[in-house]
Amino acid sequence: MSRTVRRLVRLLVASTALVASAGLSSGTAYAGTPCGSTYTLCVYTDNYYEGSQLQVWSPQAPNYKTLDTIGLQKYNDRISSISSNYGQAICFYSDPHYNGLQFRIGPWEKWSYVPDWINDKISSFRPC
Ligand SMILES: [Ca+2]
Repeated sequence: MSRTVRRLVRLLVASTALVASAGLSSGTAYAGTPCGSTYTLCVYTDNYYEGSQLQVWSPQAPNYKTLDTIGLQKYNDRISSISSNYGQAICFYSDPHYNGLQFRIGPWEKWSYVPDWINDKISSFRPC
């Protein structure tokens, strides 16, 4: 590659990145920020990724059979928004141990607010 071509390519890459980040920031209508790729899943007690935030490394962790356990009670029956960086669907349930109503989200989906019928009702979740 000649020096000019290399410079052009570098310029193109830089401008593409700029457009991508501008697109991202202009698309953010939410008050909070969905969790970055550091976590596989974040759930929030308020709409628009606000309120208390539970950051999950792996939705398979046995802890999430029931949010009504020590350290997690403040999320039980309070989840209102969800941000997933997980490559698989995740199911949320209104009762512990994957019982009751089921709300299924697809891979990498962001829900700035969950449907009314499951809002403030989630008590367990897992990949499904
Ligand atoms: Ca809530």
